[in-house]
Amino acid sequence: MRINKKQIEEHNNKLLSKHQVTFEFAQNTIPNASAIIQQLIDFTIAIPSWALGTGGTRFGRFSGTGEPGNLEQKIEDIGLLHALNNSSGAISLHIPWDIPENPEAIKNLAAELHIQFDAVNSNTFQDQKNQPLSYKYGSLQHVDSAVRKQAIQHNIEVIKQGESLGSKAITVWLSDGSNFPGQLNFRRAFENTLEGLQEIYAALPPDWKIFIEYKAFEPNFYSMTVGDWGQSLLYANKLGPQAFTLVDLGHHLPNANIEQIVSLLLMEKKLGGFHFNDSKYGDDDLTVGSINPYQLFLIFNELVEGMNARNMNHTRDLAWMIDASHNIKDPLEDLLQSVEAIMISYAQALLVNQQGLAEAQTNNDVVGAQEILQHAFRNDVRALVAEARLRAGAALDPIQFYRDHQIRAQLTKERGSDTKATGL
Ligand code: PSV
Ligand code: MN
Repeated sequence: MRINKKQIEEHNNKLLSKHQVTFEFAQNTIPNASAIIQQLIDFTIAIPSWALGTGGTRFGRFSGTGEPGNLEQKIEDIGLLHALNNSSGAISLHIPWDIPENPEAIKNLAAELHIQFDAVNSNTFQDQKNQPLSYKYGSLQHVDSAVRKQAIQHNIEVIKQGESLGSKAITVWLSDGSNFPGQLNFRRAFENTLEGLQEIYAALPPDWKIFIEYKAFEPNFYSMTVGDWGQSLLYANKLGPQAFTLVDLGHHLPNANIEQIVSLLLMEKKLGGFHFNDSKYGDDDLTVGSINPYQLFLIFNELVEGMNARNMNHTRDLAWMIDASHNIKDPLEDLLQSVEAIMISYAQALLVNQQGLAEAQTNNDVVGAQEILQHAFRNDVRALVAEARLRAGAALDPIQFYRDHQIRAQLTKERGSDTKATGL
């Protein structure tokens, strides 16, 4: 299904007068409101192809209805999101969960819906049907060179598939590691992994990037071969200028200072991209901003400050992706909420008084620095984000629109009630 401009206009007209009250207040109280709105209009967050179906846990999965049954339908779902919020104009594919069988047709459909292809993701953390060798004991780290070779080949194949769609990056997340002390020789595991990554790196087209995603634990619980940002940075530095670290917000040990990690990776020119989600305990993959919005704001504050210090383009120079999916929400509503949380944090970070903050830091004015940050965080920027949508022809209230137009019911009618999207 598609949403047409007229439906959006009708929706916006109904909400316009209420919106104008809050927007005028925001405009009068927030300096540079129009510049911020333009930055919000330009910002795009990639939607993961694996989050369009209902997520599961290791205990079970409660499928929703009308889930996309193939890649085309997933792209159509993202088209719906993008039509509603104008900030979801990209997809990040996970291969082989989603294989672009007919790249030209897929590309045309995506172009029609104004969707770009962000980083492609390889998968050597599961065995696929008819796969000759198993990843039970790891992939690139494996003691058997034949398994390593198979994993390398898969990554090279994923790059080729990404190329056929116009992607410019591959994200490599390895579940490699060990579950028990003594199981692995850490150095050997690292060296094997590095060698494999070097072969994958050599297959990168010149205008591509490779993102090395780290994770502290799960599915391995004693050691992870790319366990933290230090290890990821080590690999990225050894690989070369096309290699970067990818930060997934859920992949740290409890209480890690993610904003500091982000700042230093940016300083080293080695921050490549993000997987946004939120968590209370581990890699919970909860809706972005649902548990700790202040942390998300602090991360965006470092991103904006660090990208500005290096004259980076906020939209294009880092890969912004969501990696969250839940088992009790409608995935499209969940994604609308995640994108909204990201836009709000980004807007708040854009209105931090950076000069005042730098002065407070120079003067050791701890109270002043905190006041500046919290002033920005406590600003209600929702009207700015809504105004950005309005100006871009999207909906003032995407979730309201989604519910009023009973989009899930329409998708269910089209696709049936027992479709099951590929993914986790
Ligand atoms: C692993 O937990 C991860 O964050 C990686 O990005 C995977 O590609 C993705 O989740 C799979 O759901
Ligand atoms: Mn991730």
